[in-house]
Formats: sequence, structure tokens, C-alpha cells
Amino acid sequence: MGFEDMWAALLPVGRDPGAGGYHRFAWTPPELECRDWFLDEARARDLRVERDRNGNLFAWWDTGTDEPGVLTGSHLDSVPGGGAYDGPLGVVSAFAAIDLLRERGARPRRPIGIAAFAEEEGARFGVACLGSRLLSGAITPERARGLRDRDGRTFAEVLAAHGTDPEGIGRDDGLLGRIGCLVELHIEQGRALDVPVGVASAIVPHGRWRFEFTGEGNHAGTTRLEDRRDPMQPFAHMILEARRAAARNGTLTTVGKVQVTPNGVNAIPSAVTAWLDGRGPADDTVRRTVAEVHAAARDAAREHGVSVELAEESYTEVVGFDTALRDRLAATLGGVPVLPTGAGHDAGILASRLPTAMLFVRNPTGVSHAPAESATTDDCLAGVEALAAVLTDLACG
Ligand code: HGY
Ligand code: MN
Ligand code: MN
Repeated sequence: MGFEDMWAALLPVGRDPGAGGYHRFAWTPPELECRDWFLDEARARDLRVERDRNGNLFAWWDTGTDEPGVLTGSHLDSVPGGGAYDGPLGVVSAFAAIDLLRERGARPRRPIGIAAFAEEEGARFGVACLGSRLLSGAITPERARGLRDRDGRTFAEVLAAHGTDPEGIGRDDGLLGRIGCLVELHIEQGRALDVPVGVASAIVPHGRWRFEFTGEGNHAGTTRLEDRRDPMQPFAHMILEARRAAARNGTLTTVGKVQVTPNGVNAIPSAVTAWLDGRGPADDTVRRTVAEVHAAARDAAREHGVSVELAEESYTEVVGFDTALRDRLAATLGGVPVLPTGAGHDAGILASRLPTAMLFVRNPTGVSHAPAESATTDDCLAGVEALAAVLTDLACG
């Protein structure tokens, strides 16, 4: 199957027929169907399938040497209501690039691998890039095992239910030692690229913080204002301060997920949990932004007789991709733009353990993490050609 056939086969999986967005959460039926698609495509090419200890999938074009290989690929899971390209474009393009190499008679001197990293969006268990964080040792197995989805199921339970021993998860130096470098192809998630293909220079610092406001549940119609301990009030202050603090500090803040208990129209909530996504060009301004939001939330909570707890769920410092690999990719592609991104990626997590780089494919609207995310077929095919050229240079040269 060529790129367009693979793309068409994957496109309907996990897509909301109404809103058009994707709901491919790790180890839920749509994502499991994507995993099966990955295994089918790998087997159709006689690639050796590897399931690592952390729930990640790999498909290897072995070459008989035990030299560290060139890994590409990306992820198959999505944010709630996400776009079609974020993740899957890198995986489909990887299979298509291997097809091109084979059509052209390439004979790699080192293995070429395709990865489908698990839970990159963190949409089910709350920590982004969970699979690559476990592989690289960026999260402890104990913490990962205890992560819970919105139904209260732990990561350990879900892994075990799908054939992976939760007691075996964690940093995998054996596998890391078999990867010479990683080149992840990904749709660019802003409007910074105005040619079909670019190369990543860096990922800006970004993190996720959980705010838990606890008040007192009560009746909406019989509780006087002065008697209320309504957690929704300080939450409202937090939201407005998040935007103001971002503007003051030149950062970005987003609150896209809120859980209200009991979430009834006529009940004053007893608790409100909100997640703050914070990002920016420098660690200190991101940290200052979060501290200012926390201070405002605390002051407002005190005013309303509510408590507030803050927990940092994940944080990734600035990632500077391997400069030699970055420049080699740019040279191989004849001098394409080199640009930073505000989006996190598995290549950013693994950069702490091995040389990594990213190829970006143009996003004409700049929309991502939403159903309208798009890329033209021509640009996607240009991405496949670029990836094939890079794999030829890195694995066959
Ligand atoms: O959130 C991100 O930046 C990435 O898409 N996981
Ligand atoms: Mn994403
Ligand atoms: Mn992604």
C-alpha cells in the first residue's frame, strides 16, 4: 500500500462522525485498531515487530549487522477531538519512505526502525510522551504504574490487560543502545513553515500543572452567598489570571480540561480540578507564569474559604535537537528552513538519551489538536521523499 492508500485506511479509525475529530486514547479500541494497522503494515513488509517493555511498538528492517539503527516513526494516539495528522503522519510516512527505499534498490548498512510510541498526548493517563519517558527513564516506573485514567483504571492494570507486565516497565538501555538516532517526521503545528518541509531546531519549555480547588458542596437555591465555599470562584480567578500572566511574561497558558464534582446544574461544587498547560521561550518565564497563577488562585481561594493544591504533572525543559544531525538533515534536503516548535514530541524526550531530529511537514492553516488540522497530499508526499532521502543518507551511506 502506498502513502495515500495507508492514509485512507487509517483515516476513519477513531474519528467522530459528527465533529470530525479523533478519539484515539491509548489502549482504547480505536487506538488498538491503529496498533493492529501498524502490525499489519509491518508484516506486509516483512519488518520485524518489536513490542518493548513500555507499550511502544517498533517495526525493524534488519540488515544483519548489529550496528545501532536509524529510527523514525511517531505516535498513533490523539488528543480528544484531535486532528488526523498529529502523530499518524509520521508513522504512515515512515512506512512509505521504506517502500521508496526498497523500490530504489537501497541496501541499508544499518537497521531502519519505525516506532509508534505509546500515549504521546497523555490524553488517557495525563503524562505526555509516557511511552518515550518510560523508555528513556524520564519517569519512574512506580509513578507510571499508578497513573489513572478518568475511570480510575491504573496504567499498570491497562498494560497488564494488554499483555505487558507492569512490573517490567522502565528505562530500557538495551533498546536505547540499538538506536543510533531518531528522526521523527511530524506535521508542523503552527504557521511557521511556508514550504513543504522543514527541520526542527528546538522545542520550547512546556509543562502541565494540576490545580485542585476544594470547597463545600451545597444547594444552589438555599445556600446564602455569604455561607458558600464555592471552588468555582477561585477557579474563575485562576483562568483570568492565567491569560494575564501569560501576556505579562510572554508565555502561553491554556486551561483545556476541567473536572467539576459533582458537576450538577443546581449543586454548588464541592471540588474543581483544572489543568494548566504552560509553555514559553525560557524556563524562568514559564515558571514565573505558573507561580503568578498559583498566587492568584491561592488568594482567591482564601477569600472564598476554599483550599487549593498545586501539583506539577510533567515538565520538559528546552530541547535543543542534536546540531550535527539537524544540520545534516538540512543539508541532505538542500537547505530547508530550520525552526523551533512549541509542541512537545517523543523526539524531544529521547533527545536526552540519543541524537534526535525532526522533520516538519507544512500545516497550511496552522491549526492542530483540532478536527480542522490539515496538510496537502503534495506536502505529505514531499515529506515522504524528504524522509526517504534522510534515511538513505543516515542508514545507507
Ligand atoms: O502537547 C503537545 O505539545 C504535543 O502535541 N503532545
Ligand atoms: Mn499533539
Ligand atoms: Mn504529536
